[in-house]
Amino acid sequence: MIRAPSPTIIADYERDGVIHIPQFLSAEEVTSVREELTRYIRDDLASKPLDARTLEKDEKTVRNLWRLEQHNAFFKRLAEREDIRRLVAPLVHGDPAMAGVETFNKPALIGSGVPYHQDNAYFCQEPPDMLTIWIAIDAVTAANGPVFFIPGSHKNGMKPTRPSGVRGNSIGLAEIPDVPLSQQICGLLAPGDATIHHCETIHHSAPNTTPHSRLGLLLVYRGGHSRTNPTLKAAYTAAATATPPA
Ligand SMILES: O=C(O)CCC(=O)C(=O)O
Repeated sequence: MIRAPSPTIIADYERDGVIHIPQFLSAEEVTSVREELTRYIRDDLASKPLDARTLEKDEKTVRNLWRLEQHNAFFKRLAEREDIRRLVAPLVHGDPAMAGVETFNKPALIGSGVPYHQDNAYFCQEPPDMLTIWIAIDAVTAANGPVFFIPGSHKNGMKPTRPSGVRGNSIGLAEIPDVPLSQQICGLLAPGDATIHHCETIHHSAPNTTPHSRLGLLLVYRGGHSRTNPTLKAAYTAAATATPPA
């Protein structure tokens, strides 16, 4: 069971916009997640709408699964767990509403990179009380495309965006921030560990050129009080229309 966040965890999240939670899932839970993802991709995905996934450039390997909470009872149940909601509530400043379950598979050798972005360019919420729990299913190493976060970048509002042309990450920052990687927080994780990042924390990841897959499962929540901002939504819709589905 996941414990409610300590005052220190909450303070770290408010300061940095990202926190590290070791052993968020147990080894058994990681195995169950991996098995269900494998089964879902093999048996179910072909019958789902096209916006249930994004493929890598080879047009067959899964880059992302989207909307798992709509398509799969196992993942809906996982994201609705009471202990996870208790962890999320103080971070979204209210009653958590589950907003999505997805994956960033970053497959071995061909996993594509993710451009610098703020998730709220996709989520379009105000106030920006929304976050992502990024759970490592594979080990995330310095070599296989870890996520880098710019600490404190959630405090400065939304930066100008531009369509990225990257399938699965259609909208990115107009300008890459001048913050060296050495000053960014790198999400190096053992299987079952997680990071939690605020929806306006700037982050990105490199392609995976190693023979080791870097599968991540993402649970997304917002505070039940947040609302869609029409200006953000219009920019997102234009980018996602140019490079569907997301
Ligand atoms: O998994 C990745 O490489 C990127 C993840 C990401 O962009 C996100 O969690 O919003």
